[in-house]
Amino acid sequence: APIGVFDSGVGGLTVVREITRQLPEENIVYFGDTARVPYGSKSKENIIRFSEQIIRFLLTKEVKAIVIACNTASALALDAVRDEFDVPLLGVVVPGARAAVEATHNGKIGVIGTDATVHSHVYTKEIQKMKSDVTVQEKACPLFVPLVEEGFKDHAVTGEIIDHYLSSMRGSEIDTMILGCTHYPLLRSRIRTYMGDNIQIVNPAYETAMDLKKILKEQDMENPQTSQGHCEFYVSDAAEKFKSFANSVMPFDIESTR
Ligand code: DGN
Repeated sequence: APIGVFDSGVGGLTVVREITRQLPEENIVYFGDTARVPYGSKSKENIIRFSEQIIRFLLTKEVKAIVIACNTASALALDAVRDEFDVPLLGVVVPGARAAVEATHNGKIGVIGTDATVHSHVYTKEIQKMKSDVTVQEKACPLFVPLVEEGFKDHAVTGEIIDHYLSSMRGSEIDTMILGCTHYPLLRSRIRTYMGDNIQIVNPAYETAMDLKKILKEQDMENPQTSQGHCEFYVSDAAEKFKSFANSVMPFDIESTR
């Protein structure tokens, strides 16, 4: 059976990329809700409703586990939908929070994400559940998503916007930073250059893939190592745009199997 992965749009491909690296033998069914993106500015009620619809769709594909790749949906919908479905459901927030707690030396963590993720304070709550004396500084960076999607990763304006959003974090004492939005790993080197080498950067996509690997092993649900996984992609709109973005992010052509 495949692993279901969903996101508000294209960003979840950064999670698919990590899963294919960690679990090359697994099949993946991806759903990107490109018709209703962005989730970052939607209400909790709608994000829950969209997530339920997508989970039902993925269950028709007989997935053995579902990864909510979207930080916003993980933040606002995971707890609400978890008990509704009889399938292991995994979000990106808890794995990212755990990695940051393990990484920090001085107990000062920065989190960046969409407006909805930041206003939910879910990263702060999860981090402080794990370790109560850690302080968390959060910052919404909503313009990062369109910059990445428009291919402005290396553009000069992106540097100005990074400075606009992150100057207070750069001036603070945080020693660890969570990239709490699917798109931000694609700006990682720019953020790294801006923040300096002393900051540890946590990519929840990577941590989630590692958690998924553990869950599959524990529940004896892994595909044999000898099999070659393939990916199937579904979107709710703009398939051509999705395809070209996917081919710029993924290490293989999404039209052919990997
Ligand atoms: N996928 C969303 C997230 O990780 O929060 C970002 C895109 C969006 O819906 N705004």
